[in-house]
Amino acid sequence: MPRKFIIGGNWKCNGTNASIEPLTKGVAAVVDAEMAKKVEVVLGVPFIYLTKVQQILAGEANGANVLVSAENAWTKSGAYTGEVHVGMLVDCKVPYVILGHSERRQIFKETDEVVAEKVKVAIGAGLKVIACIGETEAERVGNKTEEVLARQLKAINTTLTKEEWKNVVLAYEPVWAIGTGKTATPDQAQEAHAFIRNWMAANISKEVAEETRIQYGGSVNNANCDELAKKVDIDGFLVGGASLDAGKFATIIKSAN
Ligand code: G2H
Repeated sequence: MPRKFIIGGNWKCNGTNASIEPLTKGVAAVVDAEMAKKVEVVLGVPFIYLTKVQQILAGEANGANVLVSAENAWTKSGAYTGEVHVGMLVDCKVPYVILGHSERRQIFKETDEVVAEKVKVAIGAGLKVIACIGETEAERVGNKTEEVLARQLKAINTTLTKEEWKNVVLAYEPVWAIGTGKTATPDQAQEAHAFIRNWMAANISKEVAEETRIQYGGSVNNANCDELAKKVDIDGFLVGGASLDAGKFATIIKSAN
């Protein structure tokens, strides 16, 4: 079965009550029934606005064609002040969660093992996961890209069954391309995506490798999306900055093939 394109907006820690309304409506307007056959659209929204975005979508004609995602989650309920656990997301009918974003790994010191545990528990709770992996600039310059990707993939795979991989979308996000305006060239991105898919075929199964969607993320915008989208192993995008602009994000959604 062909892999359906999946485009995620990652709003990160941005937005206000005033700004998210036209943004959400603008995105919904683009994802009509025809578009929804080609592409799954998921909005990564700060926790506090998830319910509001769901309510806005519920009032839009195409609202059912746009899904929401949390941008992080914790694994347990209880005495964890300030955290939101996976069961709360399920309770609030949030279908997706982004885990292991490099900002979580770097700023909040989430290790490969922490990310892997979160992925496992989130899937166990009934969520779909966008799991982010990617190398830093120093690792790329030091020819460590494949080693880092393999290490991050191995950590996630250690916790998952083949069946559970059906609920994972991988996002390859080279850290040096995030929010920097530097994008991996289509060939650089394709090379990394092919490595990831080959690693999965060799270490999980050919079926999982063929079926798992791999998004590219890192300064994707309305000007570079078409060329990236043509690459055979790029199955969608995770978009930060450009997802905060409904017009730019609409152009990116339309690059789905
Ligand atoms: C990478 C990406 C979204 P941006 O973090 O996940 O952000 O498109 O701003 O580089």
